[in-house]
Amino acid sequence: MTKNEIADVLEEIGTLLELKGENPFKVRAYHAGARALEAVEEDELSRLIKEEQLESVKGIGSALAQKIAELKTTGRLEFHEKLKASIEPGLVEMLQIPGLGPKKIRALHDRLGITGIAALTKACTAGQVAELDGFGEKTQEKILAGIKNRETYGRRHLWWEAWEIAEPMVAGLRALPEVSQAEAAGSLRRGLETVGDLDFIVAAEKVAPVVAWFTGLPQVKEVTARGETKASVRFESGLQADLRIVPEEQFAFALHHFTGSKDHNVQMRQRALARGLSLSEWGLVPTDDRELTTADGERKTVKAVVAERSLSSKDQAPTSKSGKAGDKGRVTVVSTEKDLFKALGLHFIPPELREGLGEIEVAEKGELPRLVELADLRGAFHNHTTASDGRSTLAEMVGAAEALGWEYFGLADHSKSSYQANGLSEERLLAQVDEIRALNASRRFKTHVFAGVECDILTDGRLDYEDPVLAKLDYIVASVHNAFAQDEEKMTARIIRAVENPHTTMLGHLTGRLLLRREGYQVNATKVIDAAIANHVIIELNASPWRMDMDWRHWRKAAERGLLCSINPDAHETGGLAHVRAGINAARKGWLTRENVLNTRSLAQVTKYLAGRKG
Ligand code: DGT
Ligand code: CA
Ligand code: CA
Ligand code: ZN
Repeated sequence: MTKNEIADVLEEIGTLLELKGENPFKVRAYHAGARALEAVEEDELSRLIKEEQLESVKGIGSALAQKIAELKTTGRLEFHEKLKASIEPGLVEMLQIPGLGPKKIRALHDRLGITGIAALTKACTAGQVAELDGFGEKTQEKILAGIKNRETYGRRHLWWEAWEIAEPMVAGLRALPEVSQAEAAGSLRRGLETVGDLDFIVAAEKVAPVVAWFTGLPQVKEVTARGETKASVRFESGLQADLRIVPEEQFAFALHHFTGSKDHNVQMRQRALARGLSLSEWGLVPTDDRELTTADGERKTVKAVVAERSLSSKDQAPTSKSGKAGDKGRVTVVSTEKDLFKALGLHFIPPELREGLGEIEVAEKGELPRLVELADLRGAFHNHTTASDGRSTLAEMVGAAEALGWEYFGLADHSKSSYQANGLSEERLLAQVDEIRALNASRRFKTHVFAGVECDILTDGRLDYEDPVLAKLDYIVASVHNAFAQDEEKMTARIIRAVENPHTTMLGHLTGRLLLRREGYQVNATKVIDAAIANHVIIELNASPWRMDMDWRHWRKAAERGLLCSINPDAHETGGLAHVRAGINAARKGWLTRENVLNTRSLAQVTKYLAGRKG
């Protein structure tokens, strides 16, 4: 286990102990231990464990040291597993409701006998929760809203979490000897920020072994459907996956159809019809009633053959040749999606653009942009370290950036008003700037470090430090972290004032939304975009998988009007840097090219850009 995985376990132990009503000092020791562990570098941790010196770290006592060593060496902890088993699952589930911590859950359990979400809903509706000490009407309302949100959002999943499951499954499918092609289609392939279910499309000679492999995976919790050429399963997280197996010659059609979106498909089908063709998941065939000769030598109408093909795909193994039309000149043969688009007079449309938002018209003219790619990125801004609320040290973060081949790494820890995130005082911030300058001078890493800050936008739109402090930094990410309830007019004016501040380099997470958890604050995006363009301020595309903010739906128009983007992972640990991949999806959905994104530029270009902004 890595130190941050161990820290997660310690955090969970703290929470579970609190849920059990254990001594608060004991509870705090686990949370503090997790913090202390994060500040230790990975290599150092291994050495300390080997030399039995863990207790020399401030905040880690002997009981904790032993547990950390057990987790590090065996990957599990008996104490933790027993603790988990000793608590009612309904209580643990209640932790998912926003605003409901272990202490409150404990109180609900002790005083009202509540052991799960269903009982909690009942108690709230009956007004019992409001009457409890420390709760009140407002809290009760908030809990009910949280439960409702959980129901609405519970059906979808973050793209990142879906991708982490899907990616190895695609690799596994491709490795099967029966499989010639495999792809994850649907919203996942389109890079949508949330995913309803996974859709796997596979070309295979034999169906049964593929279905057996798919339904037999260890992460599969339940097989919800099993047919001749398809299967559906459900995973632990509630995420479901559909598998469809087709013969090789149908693969491109099926892949295109199940990639969607529905709107895109409808427009494609209309385009085909206008050309006298019928496009479906099975193929592209003439729509007319003329006859053709089938493989069996029979004369049939095209319509009849198409109808049989639909039936045969549902009922028979795809190896069956029964649906194959003999008149090769009339049935369009397509082996890739590129051919499919070409057959309809279109350039290839990347999956991310297939939302039915004008991509077909542009593809017809051959004017689709070359979209930005993951390999274009040469660094990233907006990252945190253990100095504020991050979980990896500066050296660990820069080392990870170097391992990714990045030319530069931008540090932007929290500013002083974000005290809940351990924001930096002026002294600490300036000391960090010195530390960064010294690190660059030492040439310990090939990656250059830019000294920045994620500066709070105060409730009136001022920034969180005085000008002389801000002037010492290479760049400033300005973000809203409090007073989310301000009305739209006030919030918009507040953000625009920060955008107009000459120290602001880029605006952080425009709306502050947390996908599937909470809506963003009210803000007029168009007005903020106007102000950013007018003031040469960048807006970030925060690539943290639960943010994806500013939303891709705004980017195409904004970039056309001259807005510059920065794809920012908002990483709080080394593993978080990889989240730029999700940001690339959103950028592509927003039609962005390399030129629209600051962190595709070289170190020299970025250095010049930042210096120019300061001048
Ligand atoms: P999701 O799963 O809700 O995140 O979104 P998708 O886009 O993955 O939708 P899903 O899984 O229901 O279906 C996958 C694709 O299959 C969808 O994007 C387009 C295609 N498709 C499914 N049902 C229909 C339909 O009734 N009409 C059309 N034209 N296409 C459909
Ligand atoms: Ca889907
Ligand atoms: Ca589906
Ligand atoms: Zn932030």
